[in-house]
Amino acid sequence: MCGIVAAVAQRNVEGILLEGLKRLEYRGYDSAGMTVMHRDALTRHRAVGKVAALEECLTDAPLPGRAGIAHTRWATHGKPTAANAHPHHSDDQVAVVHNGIIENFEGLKRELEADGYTFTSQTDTEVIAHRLAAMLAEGVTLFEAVQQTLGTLGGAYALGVMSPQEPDVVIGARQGSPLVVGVGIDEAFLASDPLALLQVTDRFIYLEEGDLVELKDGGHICIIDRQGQRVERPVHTFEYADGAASKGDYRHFMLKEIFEQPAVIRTALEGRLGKTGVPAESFGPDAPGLFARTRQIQIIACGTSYHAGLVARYWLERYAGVPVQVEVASEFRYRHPVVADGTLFVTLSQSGETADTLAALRFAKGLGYVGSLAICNVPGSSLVRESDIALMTHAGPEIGVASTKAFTTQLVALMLLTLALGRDRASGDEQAAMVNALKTLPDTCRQVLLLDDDIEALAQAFAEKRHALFLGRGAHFPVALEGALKLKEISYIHAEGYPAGELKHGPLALVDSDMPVISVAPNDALLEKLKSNLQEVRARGGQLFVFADEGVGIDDSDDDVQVLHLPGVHEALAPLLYTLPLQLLSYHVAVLKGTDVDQPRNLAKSVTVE
Ligand code: HGA
Repeated sequence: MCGIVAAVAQRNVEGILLEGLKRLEYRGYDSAGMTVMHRDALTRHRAVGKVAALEECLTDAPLPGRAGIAHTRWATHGKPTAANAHPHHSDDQVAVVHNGIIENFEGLKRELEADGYTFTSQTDTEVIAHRLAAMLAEGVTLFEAVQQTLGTLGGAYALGVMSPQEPDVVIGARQGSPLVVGVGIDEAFLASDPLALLQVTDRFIYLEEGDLVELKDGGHICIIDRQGQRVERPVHTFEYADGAASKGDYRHFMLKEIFEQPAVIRTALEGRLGKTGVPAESFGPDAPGLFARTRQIQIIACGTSYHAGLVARYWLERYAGVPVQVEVASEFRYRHPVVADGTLFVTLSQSGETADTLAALRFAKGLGYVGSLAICNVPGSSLVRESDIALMTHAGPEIGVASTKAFTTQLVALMLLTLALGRDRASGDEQAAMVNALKTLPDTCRQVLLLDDDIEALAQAFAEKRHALFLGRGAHFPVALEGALKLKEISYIHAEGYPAGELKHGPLALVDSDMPVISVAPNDALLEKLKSNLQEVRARGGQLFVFADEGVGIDDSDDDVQVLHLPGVHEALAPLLYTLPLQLLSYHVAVLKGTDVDQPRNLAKSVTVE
């Protein structure tokens, strides 16, 4: 994902910008660039590859100056080349760095070309530079030029803008991609992530959607909201204790990572949602061509990632009309698969180094797949490097061995894939409803996490149990599988996940008062079927624990049923939401049993052996 750093300071900003880019390296990128104002002129370097390549250019030819913007790019429009790297300039009058996608760039580009502007890159971003130059030529201020240009842009962006017409000014804007202002002493900074600026300040203003900010010499900061009103936003001091490598106030990394999910889901969505759908370019510049050739999908993964793949099969077939097969990597790699024409090979792995998944990708290379997509949490990992295209899940470091936030962000990535592939197939209204539901998903997740105390109380009933059964139907069958896996992994209770309709074909024989049965019951088309299955459990004296939508009406008047209600959510996103209480349940049961929650016996975080 791209990164932005910008500064207006009392000193040379070159080193500040370079250090900021280095601090953003963990996000993954393919090129980097920097523009600094020197003697009222824009001076620029851009380089493909690591920030070290840009640093070499700066060593050869420094860019001194007191105002500048810099960028690490993860290409969406146009290959990773020096010409496509940011900042983009227009006639040395404007410099722009941009995170996100301008959905209507093609129309804007045609208009600008007709007006005589020459494009030197294949990016969507360059239209912004030329639009701004056109506005400035009409005599408006840089701030007004940005304000008016934003009105013409569709899509998602975080921007940093400079012009020699106002050499001590940097303008920032955010809509759908994150941007923070770093507050210094008589200095001001911008970045897509506060981590990029911790070497110069620990005080930040988190810009809100639609905000526009002007940074001026002397540390002057002026913010205008989406209504055009001047606003004061609070200044927050960065909490170092929140760092990824520390547990903060949490007892275990796993609990911290469960509670991080609203935030990381938001990050996973940033800059990738259009107004009414997901542009294929969110998956990189080669994705539109590859997706156009995709007729079916083979998903390969292990463990928790495999369960994410199983959920995605329901989504991709229902909402994108694409046939999907899902298989564990260790089986696939020793089969003799017959590959249908136009099959996209999709791998899922938190670390990107999972040996079985990597071997499956290498094995698949000679089998005639149309291409490969990796969905992964670690940029630069082997899986990412060896796949044709990749999408980062942006979950941040996951320390707990039992995966939580890596799973839910994989689901977000798979929902983005569903929407990107379904763009021409699903109805516009359906896509728009799902995009809106994704936007509010972090808040809905936060509400579910408020059930923590209730779930902790529920966990008491499991501490002495040796077995448990998890039931779900439809896309919630894999959620049940994942719930069972989590309980096994960290509490060592034997647990099985089953499609609820299969109960009567065997596992019902196990049900008695000693076998807790956990079920997820969202309000969907299979609810009545599920309720009948739950009656079968009650009739055999089983103890039921149901996580249910508020409106489903499961009778919990008897002692043999306990129901916890979850808020309503778009049916498609329910698997994501219903995963959270199952994670919390496993966590609290493990704590009661006194197991090593973060490093359960016999397991490792990144499984780099076969
Ligand atoms: N669309 C721009 C920026 C890409 C981006 O934000 N990636 O995370 C480009 O392709 O340069």
